[in-house]
Amino acid sequence: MYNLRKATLIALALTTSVATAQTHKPAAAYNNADFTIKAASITYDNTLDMLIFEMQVEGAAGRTVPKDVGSMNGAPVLAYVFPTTLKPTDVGFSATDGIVALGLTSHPDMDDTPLWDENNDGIFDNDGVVWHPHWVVLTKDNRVPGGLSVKEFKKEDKAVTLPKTAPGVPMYFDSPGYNVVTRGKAIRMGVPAYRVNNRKDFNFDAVSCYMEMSMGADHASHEPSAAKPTLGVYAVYTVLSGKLTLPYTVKK
Ligand SMILES: [Ca+2]
Ligand SMILES: [Ca+2]
Repeated sequence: MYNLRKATLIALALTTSVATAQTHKPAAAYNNADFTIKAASITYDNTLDMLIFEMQVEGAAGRTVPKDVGSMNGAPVLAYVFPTTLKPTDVGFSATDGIVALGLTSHPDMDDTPLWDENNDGIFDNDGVVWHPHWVVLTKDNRVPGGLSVKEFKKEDKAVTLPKTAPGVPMYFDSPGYNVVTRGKAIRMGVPAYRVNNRKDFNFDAVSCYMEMSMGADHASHEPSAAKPTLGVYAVYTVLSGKLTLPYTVKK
């Protein structure tokens, strides 16, 4: 019940933001069939003990990537997101309120996967444009038109635990390194079951969206009083369920 109640709350924000997809100018430029989600699934593969996350789009999955703006401040992030009913503790965060989501992202202005060299050129900080996953905790945030942001905390807060693969920014934000594969209309990723606390009983939804970084001077301590969140949702292109009710379950 708890998760459904939370989902209802953020559904309101997202329903509003679908209407704004055309009004945030940078976001409108990327609103095309490559982000029109037609189907999504998470399937447990017993032979690999993995969960296969998949979205199918109308166009070509992953074909459209953001154009770099030359700065982290204002940097565009495109994402295919699986909001889930997993708990933050299932994916290595300390307990907190919010929606645990796995976002497959591309953002050419920054590399936030210091452990991974996704384009295999021996340089670990130049892969941001290559589609790659992040676990995040999303929280309601009226500072951005999409109504959601990646949850932040004060960097001095020692009570917060992040996964060992997190890049170390004071946000509920991890770079787990699972490989993402695009083939035609599909974008897929395999997640070892142990990386989600062996949970195979959760619900999920599928969302495509435009996010943006904000690195203004008021972000030094990730203060809630900052004008914008560090990483917020500015426009939503598709919510597969329509109202973010997280109706889909893992196939076994
Ligand atoms: Ca990297
Ligand atoms: Ca590289």
